[in-house]
Amino acid sequence: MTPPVPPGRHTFVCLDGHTAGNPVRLVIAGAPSLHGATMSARRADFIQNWDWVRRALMWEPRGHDLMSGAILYPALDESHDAALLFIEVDGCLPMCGHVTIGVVTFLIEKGLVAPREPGRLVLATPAGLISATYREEGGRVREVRFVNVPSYLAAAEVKLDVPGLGELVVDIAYGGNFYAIVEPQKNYAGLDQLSPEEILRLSPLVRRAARAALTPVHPEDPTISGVTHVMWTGAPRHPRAQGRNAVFYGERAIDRSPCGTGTSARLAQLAAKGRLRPGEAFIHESLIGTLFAARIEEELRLGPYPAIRPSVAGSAHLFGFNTLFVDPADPLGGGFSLWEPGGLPASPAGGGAA
Ligand code: PYC
Repeated sequence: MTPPVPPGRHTFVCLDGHTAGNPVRLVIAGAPSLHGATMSARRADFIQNWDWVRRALMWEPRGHDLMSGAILYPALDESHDAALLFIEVDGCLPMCGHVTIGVVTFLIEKGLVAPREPGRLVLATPAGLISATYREEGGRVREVRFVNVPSYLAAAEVKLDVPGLGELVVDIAYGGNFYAIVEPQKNYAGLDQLSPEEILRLSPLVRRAARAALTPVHPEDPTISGVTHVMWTGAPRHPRAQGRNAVFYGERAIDRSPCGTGTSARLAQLAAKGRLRPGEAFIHESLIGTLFAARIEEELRLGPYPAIRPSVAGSAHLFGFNTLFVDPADPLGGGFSLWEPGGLPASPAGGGAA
């Protein structure tokens, strides 16, 4: 059950938009000050003390099953222009690619951050520093390319027993979050044969089986661990794309974009298996036909793992300014979710009558 909202009326100033179809809500005022020397430490502070803000802004009635976004913070030091805390329906991701593309677009189009270097914004995130370049024309940001954190294949060919599906062999790869990547095989014919309903039904089972099989831990940051996302892959439909995918996150969300951290994890998997080399184009298509253009920028090592540094490009659109109030007198004011653990209101609320 959701804990109550702290006393008083809380106001959050947000910019709403989407990147390649997936929602981006950027909070530019009203969020709490956080403690910690890094965004990773501040993420831990937020999760422990301020998670009600995420639930209020991401869950119903202000959000929905796939809502995601970020809170904008000032730079922590001179190494970057601004800092981001990612919030989404299921928690605080270490990194989110589609949100990064959206945030850079909104910040530049609305002049909210003055880049120290024209055409580039460097952002501190819980997963590490992200450098993003953007192409601007006539006051609009046409494309953002972000260079992601080192990404790697954490475990290859993990055998899972998935109820209703049978054996599935998956790779576990990191691209800012840990993904179970499912490629076509005996018990999975490919994305063309999987309906959105089946993605929603099967993905939690795959994730549960992956979690039972192993817990990947980031070699340099133990606060990042565990499989959170499932990626279903398949043949592209778009003539320019090299692959198509659907990423499942939260409890009921299918990414409408090609997924930035998912694409990074996919590149790391393909690189580790000798199927993609640095500089080669990998255009990734989403379930709704939107595209991200990715490539491997460099090969490196991450602890004991061979790794890559991927970059991912895409475009975003701002569609509204949204001043949201959270009023403790509203019995559903803290937000609720039908699917997320602890998502139901503390006491029955009488809807409009309450
Ligand atoms: O773009 O990294 C991403 C992402 C993660 C979850 C949804 N989108």
